[in-house]
Amino acid sequence: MDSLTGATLTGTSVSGTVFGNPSIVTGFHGNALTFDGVDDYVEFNISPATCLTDIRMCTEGLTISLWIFPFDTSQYSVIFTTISAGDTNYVGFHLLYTSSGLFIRYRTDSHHWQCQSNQMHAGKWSHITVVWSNNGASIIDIYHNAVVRPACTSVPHSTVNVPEGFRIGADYSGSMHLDASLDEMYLFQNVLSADQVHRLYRSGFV
Ligand SMILES: [Ca+2]
Ligand SMILES: [Ca+2]
Repeated sequence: MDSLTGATLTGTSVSGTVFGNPSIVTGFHGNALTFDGVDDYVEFNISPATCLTDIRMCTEGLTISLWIFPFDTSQYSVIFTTISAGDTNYVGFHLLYTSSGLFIRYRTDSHHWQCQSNQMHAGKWSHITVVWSNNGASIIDIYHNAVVRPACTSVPHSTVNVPEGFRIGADYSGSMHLDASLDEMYLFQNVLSADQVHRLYRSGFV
């Protein structure tokens, strides 16, 4: 997420198109992409029928990690999403924060999981990792600076709608714009252990 060529995010394994003119700034490690909280977001060119949008396809699990520097934490802010937050019939997931904390939500055909971490801090880099294990037990972990926050709940759920895609910085309804810089985002189509998450966190300091 360190450079742009026109409206294309470069240096990423999946191509992304930026909207609203997000800019490149000094990041946690090299450069970062900064979102203005008004109209900036990135849409990734990912097929809807893959693990990166539809967690039912993640046979080996899914781990997403990133560094974030929020400028403001008072509004609903989407870090990444595959769905519209207001649509309660989706399959997919999203990571967002409000003044009360950081939330990851996953929905499959059968359940809706939600995990909450502690409050985000404006004006400070934080490392966030979310882990989804689709092994039957459906383990979910959310790490904040490599410390796990195991406050997850699940409720039965039946689903109608499929994911919309994969987007950073805004909801699919066009709201909840992110007012933050993002850096060093990684998506792994497997389950990272606590030790691996800690090493990822420490690697940001070298
Ligand atoms: Ca803008
Ligand atoms: Ca960077």
